[in-house]
Amino acid sequence: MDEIGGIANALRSARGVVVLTGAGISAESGLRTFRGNEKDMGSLWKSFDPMRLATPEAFLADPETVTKWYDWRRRGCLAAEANAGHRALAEMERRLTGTGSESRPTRHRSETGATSFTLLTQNVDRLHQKAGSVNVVELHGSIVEWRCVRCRRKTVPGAEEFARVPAPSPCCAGEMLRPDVVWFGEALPVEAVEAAQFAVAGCDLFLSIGTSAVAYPAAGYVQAAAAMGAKTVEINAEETPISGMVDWTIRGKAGEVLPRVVEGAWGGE
Ligand code: BV8
Repeated sequence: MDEIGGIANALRSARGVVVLTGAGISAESGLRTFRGNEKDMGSLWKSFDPMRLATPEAFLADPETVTKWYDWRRRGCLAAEANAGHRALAEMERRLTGTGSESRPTRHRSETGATSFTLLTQNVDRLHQKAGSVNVVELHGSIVEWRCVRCRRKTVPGAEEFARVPAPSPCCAGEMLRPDVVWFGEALPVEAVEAAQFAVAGCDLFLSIGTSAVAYPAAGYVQAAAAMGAKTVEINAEETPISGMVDWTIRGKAGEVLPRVVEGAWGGE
């Protein structure tokens, strides 16, 4: 049986599924990855290294540049459409758990009860939610929401807030807004880490999709799942540090491979 068939079979018999996604699943929506070398989407990115800009030090040193970069990315994310890879994961969740309006739980599931499904994403673009995914854990926050540097109150800014950069805080005079994302060197949200650890501890199938598997603690979840005896899958355009340890690894585009996996698992139903 080929990899797709093996993964499809594992999905149908899984009791707890965890999916981890990275920037690669949004590449087919036109959003730039962190380390890839796709053609540039816009001049601002070309001259900056995201690994250097996505830090609190960069924001403190040059809040105007970091604000411009994040507002540019924010507008790109808001304009982007979910792609076939995002939609396939939303369908996978519906098939496994019976959630969502067009849920068509398989006969198999209705007899044995729903399977748990958790989508852990490193992405801040909210495209999984646009595609209809329900149980999404944003490990690195969201670029759509910004917060006051001083009191951390969140807001969803529009273009008018960025008429001045850095954007002034609407609640604390003299303070700035910053994107509500997790920068390098910052702790992930406690509730996200707890949700991720709970999901990984209870899963028997873990899929890593569109991630270079180098940003921690997210990159460590696949090892934790394997240590619990879960089957592990990687779907990625390039080889990564986890390619040699997973049960199945597929080189390919998430937007092409994931629909084939969902078709293989539930196509006839
Ligand atoms: C923390 C939000 C501690 C902002 C991001 C061990 C344990 C803990 C920490 C560390 C550790 N080792 C090192 C660290 C420190 C650091 C880290 O991981 N450094 C690494 C990179 C060396 N981690 C941290 O700093 C974390 N914080 O540990 O805090 C702490 C504790 C208590 C108190 C204080 C502090 C915070 C990490 C989060 C950083 N924020 N993003 C923003 O978005 O601007 S991470 C950033 O990288 C993005 O979220 C991105 O998603 C993430 C990972 O990258 P990928 O998603 O994998 O994207 P990438 O471009 O790398 O890869 C894309 C892949 O897709 C490629 O392989 C490509 O081939 C593939 N692809 C492309 N197209 C497609 C495709 N695949 C399929 N289909 C396609 N079409």
